[in-house]
Amino acid sequence: MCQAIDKRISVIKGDITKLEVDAIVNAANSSLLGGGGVDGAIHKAGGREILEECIKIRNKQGGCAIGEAVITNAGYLKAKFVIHTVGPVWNEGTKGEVELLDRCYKNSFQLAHEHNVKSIAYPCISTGIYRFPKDIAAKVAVNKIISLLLEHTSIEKVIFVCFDDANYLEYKKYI
Ligand code: AR6
Repeated sequence: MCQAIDKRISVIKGDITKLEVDAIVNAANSSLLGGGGVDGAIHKAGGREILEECIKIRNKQGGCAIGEAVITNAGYLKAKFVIHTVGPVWNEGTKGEVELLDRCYKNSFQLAHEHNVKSIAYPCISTGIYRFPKDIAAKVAVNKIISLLLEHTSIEKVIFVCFDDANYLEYKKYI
């Protein structure tokens, strides 16, 4: 990795709801109404205000498609925004999952850029309940974020937040 990018990308092990960054990304589902995993943790810690904005978006556009992203307030969280994206369910790689996961990173980043976000934290989208292989997912995430950081210099910092050792070790191969 070149030195300029090196300083703008990092990986930590921890709970994304605790981070003090401009935006955190949520691995949501198409309903935008919450669920388990990181989605459940974000809604629980962030409170009702996030869900209320998700409901408004849902009423307006009928949820969020796989690979797309929407942005809301961050309720009680320290972040300013939550960017909700919907990862693909792993289906042995037969349903364009890699391309869809790539789009999650891209569309979340794009929304962050449009909202003048300087720092953004991503969870390991799709690698929990949606069963995406962690090695492939880490490679997709890191490659995409490096190319987006090169393209958009306004976003200063991207943090990958891993909740488990297996994901953390995958990211450490690259960062
Ligand atoms: N901070 C950071 N990462 C976390 C946290 C946390 N607090 N909690 C879990 N993770 P998952 P998916 C990690 O299952 O696979 C929900 O029900 C977790 O270890 O949250 O995209 C949604 O509503 C894993 O590495 O999301 C959808 O229905 C990663 O976050 C569905 O799950 C993603 O795991 C989405 O499944």
